[in-house]
Amino acid sequence: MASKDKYSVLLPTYNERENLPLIVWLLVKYFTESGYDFEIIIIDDGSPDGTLEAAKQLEKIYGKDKIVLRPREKKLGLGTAYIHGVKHATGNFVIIMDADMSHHPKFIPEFIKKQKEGDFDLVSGTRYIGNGGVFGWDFKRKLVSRTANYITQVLLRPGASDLTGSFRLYRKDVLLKLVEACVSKGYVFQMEMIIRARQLNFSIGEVPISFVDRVYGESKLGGSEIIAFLKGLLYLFATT
Ligand SMILES: Nc1nc2c(ncn2[C@@H]2O[C@H](COP(=O)(O)OP(=O)(O)OP(=O)(O)O)[C@@H](O)[C@H]2O)c(=O)[nH]1
Ligand SMILES: [Mg+2]
Repeated sequence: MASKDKYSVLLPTYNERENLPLIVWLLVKYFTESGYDFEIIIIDDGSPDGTLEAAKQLEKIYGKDKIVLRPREKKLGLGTAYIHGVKHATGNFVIIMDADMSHHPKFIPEFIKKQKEGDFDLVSGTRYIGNGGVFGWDFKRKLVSRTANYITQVLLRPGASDLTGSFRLYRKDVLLKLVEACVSKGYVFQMEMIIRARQLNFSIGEVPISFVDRVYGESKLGGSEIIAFLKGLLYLFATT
């Protein structure tokens, strides 16, 4: 299959030493099998657990053209990690995903297929249609996610079923425009990206994904993130 497309995967990491080798191995496997050109950009924010050392090993194993290390000194947040990473992306498409194995690389060929089918500007993984779902979350976490999603659906009518998820494929130029348009930095960032996409008339495709709770490492979602999310949501509601 002749295709000049190249996919840059952005992997932000903070204390993902156990997860990183596995996710990279799976990414290489699925990209190699499907024959698409790719690179993996790892943005580590000075993880105290030695994630960067693991990343350096991976760079040695798979080569500098496949594993691109773009670390930062300290934990500066997810939103700015994406902005930092995309600056170094050489692909015409960018895939954003978590490095904690909640997002399985096996879905990426489906994202790519969907993008090509509809010539979409962005393809979003969704836990809320078709075979999509969430595994391993307790009731409270499911409720928080569902509620956040529901309130946002009602207030903003974004035309996508999973707003708080972060497993997505973007045209690089579209991603750059969206990032420029976005004001939020925390958890609400993912939601704002899709709201802005709608506003700017970009087309959105969806692929059902199963989301699996992290096995290794610690969750960073607490009460303060929930409050910040609600504030961000109200801000968007008031301004868009
Ligand atoms: N570079 C960078 N990566 C981060 C930062 N915060 C989180 N990450 C990474 O971003 C991804 C998503 O963060 P998670 O902590 O998994 O957030 P979550 O999926 O909402 O919550 P849990 O999986 O329950 O912990 C993971 O790959 C993290 O390692 C950060 O400040 N900087
Ligand atoms: Mg996670």
